Amino acid sequence: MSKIVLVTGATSGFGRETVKMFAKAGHKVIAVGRRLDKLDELKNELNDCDICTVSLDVRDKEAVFTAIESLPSEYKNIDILVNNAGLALGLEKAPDALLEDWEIMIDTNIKGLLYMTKAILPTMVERKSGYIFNLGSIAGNWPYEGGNVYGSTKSFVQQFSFNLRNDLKGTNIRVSNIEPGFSKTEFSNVRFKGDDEKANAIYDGMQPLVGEDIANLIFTLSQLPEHVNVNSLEVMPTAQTWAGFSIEKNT
Ligand code: NDP
Ligand code: 8X3
Repeated sequence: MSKIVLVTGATSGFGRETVKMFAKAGHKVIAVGRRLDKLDELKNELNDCDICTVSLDVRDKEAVFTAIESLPSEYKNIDILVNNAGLALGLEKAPDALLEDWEIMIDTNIKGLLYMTKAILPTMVERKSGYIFNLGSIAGNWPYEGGNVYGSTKSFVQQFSFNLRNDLKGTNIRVSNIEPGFSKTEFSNVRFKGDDEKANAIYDGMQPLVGEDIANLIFTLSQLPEHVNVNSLEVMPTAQTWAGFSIEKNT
């Protein structure tokens, strides 16, 4: 049966591939992102599909609620929300990191995700049906140098996903926190603020995950029977493992 799927961060990476996967499978998709040219490009690419684009900054609370209220009637009853919009800014250790970068990550990864969830949840609760995918990260599970606030925003996303599950008990609404590792998208280009050479070097000599891998996982989970809820799904490229503990010696 055709579902209505809203994906934030649809202009690149995981979001773009998730839109494509659901749209090509015959679902109605609402693609949300800030860059209008990228949204238009996606719409043209999927011109045979049922897709509606919304240019929106998820940090803008009023704009989020207005956009959801103003959706065309045939897109209103959202079945699947993919809370994917997000970013890391900088990889400096805490003393050198910019407070402004920390604020942007909190406003986008935490507050933006909350606004989208709050705007869409009532219609899911009313219909006692729905599926929310939140994009967490391995950075929310495992600390690394320079991961300070980015990782913390993703820990928030994980705990919020689990708490949502508790609050939504009895509503039949599913929630999954997807926790990817190293993935080649625009993520590092954004993190390193347009230093594409540095961004690309991150993935040299290894096979990272790509947008399609994550889209595929989200799509697959969405196909599971309604009585099955995957709470969290941590996924890494095979080439990536843990670094272990680090010790500073005096000598
Ligand atoms: P990309 O940079 O390729 O995509 C990020 C998307 O988020 C873009 O479409 C961007 O669109 C959108 N976005 C950013 N800020 C806003 C905003 N304020 N309002 C609306 N949309 C916004 O990165 P990924 O696809 O890799 O990242 C997707 C999610 O996955 C993020 O939450 C990220 O933290 C997470 N993640 C990424 C990993 C990786 O290694 N790549 C690993 C684990 C998790 P636009 O600029 O047009 O608004
Ligand atoms: C992105 C994964 O490890 O680069 O969330 O922070 S990592």
